[in-house]
Amino acid sequence: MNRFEELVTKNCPASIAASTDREVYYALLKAVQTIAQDRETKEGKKKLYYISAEFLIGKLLSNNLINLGLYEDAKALLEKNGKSLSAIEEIEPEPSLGNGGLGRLAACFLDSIATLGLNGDGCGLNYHFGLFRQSFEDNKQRELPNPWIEETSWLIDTGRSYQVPFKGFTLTSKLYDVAVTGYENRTNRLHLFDVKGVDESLVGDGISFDKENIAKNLTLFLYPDDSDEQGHLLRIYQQYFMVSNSAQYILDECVAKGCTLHDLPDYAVIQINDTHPTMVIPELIRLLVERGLEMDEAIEIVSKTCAYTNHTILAEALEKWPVAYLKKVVPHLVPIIEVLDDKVRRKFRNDAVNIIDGQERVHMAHIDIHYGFSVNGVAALHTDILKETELHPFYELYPEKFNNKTNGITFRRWLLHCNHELTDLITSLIGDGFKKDADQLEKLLAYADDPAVLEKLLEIKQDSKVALRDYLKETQGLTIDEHSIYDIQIKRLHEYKRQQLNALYVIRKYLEIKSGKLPKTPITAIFGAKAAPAYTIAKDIIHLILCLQELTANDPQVSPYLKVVMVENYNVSLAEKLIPACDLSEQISLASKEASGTGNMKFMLNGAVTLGTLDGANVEIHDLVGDENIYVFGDSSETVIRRYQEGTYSSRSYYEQNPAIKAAVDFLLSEEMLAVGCRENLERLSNELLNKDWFMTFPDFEAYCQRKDQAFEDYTDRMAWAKKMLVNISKAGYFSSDRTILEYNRDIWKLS
Ligand code: 26Q
Repeated sequence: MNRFEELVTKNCPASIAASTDREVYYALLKAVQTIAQDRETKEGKKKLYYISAEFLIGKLLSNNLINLGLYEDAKALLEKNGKSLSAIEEIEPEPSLGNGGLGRLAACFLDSIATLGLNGDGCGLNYHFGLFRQSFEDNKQRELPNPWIEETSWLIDTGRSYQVPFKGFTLTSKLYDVAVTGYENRTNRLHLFDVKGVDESLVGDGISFDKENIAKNLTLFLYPDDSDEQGHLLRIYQQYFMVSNSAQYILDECVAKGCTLHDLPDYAVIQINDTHPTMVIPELIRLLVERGLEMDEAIEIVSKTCAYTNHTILAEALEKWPVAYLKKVVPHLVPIIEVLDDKVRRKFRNDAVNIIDGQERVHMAHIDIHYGFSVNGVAALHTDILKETELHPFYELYPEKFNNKTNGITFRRWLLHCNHELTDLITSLIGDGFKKDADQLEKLLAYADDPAVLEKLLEIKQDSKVALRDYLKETQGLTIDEHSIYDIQIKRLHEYKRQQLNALYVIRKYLEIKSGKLPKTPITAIFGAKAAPAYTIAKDIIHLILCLQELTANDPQVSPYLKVVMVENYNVSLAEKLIPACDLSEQISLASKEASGTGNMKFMLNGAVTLGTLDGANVEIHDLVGDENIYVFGDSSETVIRRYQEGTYSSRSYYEQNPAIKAAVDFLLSEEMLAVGCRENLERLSNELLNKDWFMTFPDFEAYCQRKDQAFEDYTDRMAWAKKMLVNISKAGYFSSDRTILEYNRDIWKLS
């Protein structure tokens, strides 16, 4: 018996065979934790602390097994005992500690940092409920609490705690760690701070809870990207709690290694993931002064320690906290922020770069840029836009701070774990070097015209499509046809991501089919998306999609050719099933608005072809695969930015001049739709499109429909399509988060 088998056996209450699946899951978890711990090391003087309000880690069992080289052992061991690993995987609750891209990126980064053997940990919050669970009722989204912490979980109680001062009271924290296993390498840690005494019973109906009782609610929920006024103070409480704990932890750890605090940048580098952890800057300054440093020196040291990543150019998403709010929550930081602002004012005399604006609001990103040594965007286009428009005044002051780090994804989760068949095929063709050196995927290009390989690729895709069909049937009662094209858009619901554009295409197709124009291959339009609970229009778009689902399903004239499916509770685990099964990947944000996107990379890696605008990392995908292997459409970011600047866009004139747009939009309030939907929601959405259409769906509508129809046409030539799939997979190596992390380390962190 090897060590792993011994551990699993020891941790089962009876023999493996006689234990329940749940008991075996816990035994596997404990065995993995023990083995992961063996690979921890204190090696490395300087350490990276990646502070993030979100770590969307997803389920951990299989991934850890893969990274520890135990996956095959586990599978065989379970089989030998009449158990199935895939059944046991289903038992694990998914920790949904993130909203979407930013949180998932943080999780991919932790995997790559450990895989590359770098000394770096994550710091965040231990939300008890994570992002809400979504259910559908009457074609509408309902939000439910989403607990994930069980008696036995991945959380390791470290016994460490800190005091965090707020106005009028102090909270005691409790630190839990999650082991982060690197692929065939070291184990690092994700530190999740919790409040001692958090009270889950505060949760009422759905996801409502007593927002006043900070001491008991601070870590209850992940704050959804939201416009809810009431929640803003809680958000500040959460952010400060996260950064004060992190800062204390960092200083303690560095001092224990011999740091004098004057040399902090030799021991620590802090990556600030968007502005959510920005208060770590004034907090560290405060703590350094408390420990005896002069204010000016403290500021200088912190400025050499912190680096900032920007993930958005949407003005409404850039955090600006009223000074009055900060005074209510963390009054002790306000004088420090005022000093930081004062220095900026004296030095630059340009109101555009002040920290505190004329309306007494603190611009969090401005703190990061002035008092951090690096500012990066997350895709080439995004960084260019930051430099040229959004952050231009800062770029003029500090050109040397700006740099690009195009996002990436971990291939361990998004290929090895979620697509065994494809992984095996690739390995059989080019060996397994690509698992650690993703660029080797390019070797697959040698097979671009090999019919046997192309056939095999199609076969693997078909198997994944069947698996998805079965899974959706079993878990959600949805019926889809595995011989149809799977056209998939899965991401947070946001107007700029333009699910509404996709829905308008569906309506157009529906009308075409009704008039007798049938698609050559049936189409399944699959959506998955959660809307922030207070984001009304986003919820209206979900309503529209669910109505279209009902309408197409119940129309025997349409359903053989067109199906709409909105999966319930889209999350990481569902993504792992949807992505391998996808034929056409929808990446249709309004050019200039999607900072990068990372779903686009996951789809490409799994052999889907992209239908997309030249936005975010789509631009780089296009450069890599060439015109032949991606369907690009729509106005360029320059055109869009110019149109915003001119302020002349009128959606109504497009509506009036384009009969296809008119027909699709009018259909929102048709008899057919009102029979399945709610007038209030559909009317609001229709008015929004007609009077505003802030994210410019109409100008791109015609081009979108044409490119999409072209893709569906091309799909019928199976060998030509398979070649596109192969080229996409071959070129996906660039989007390994290992590459991204090597660049962060080379240019920013400089860990040895
Ligand atoms: C802000 C204030 C108050 C409450 C919540 C928030 C909040 C929460 C989450 C603001 C933003 C987010 C998440 C942003 C996000 O996920 N951005 C995405 O980051 C990805 C990784 O870089 C990119 O690929 C996506 O393009 C970008 O949209």
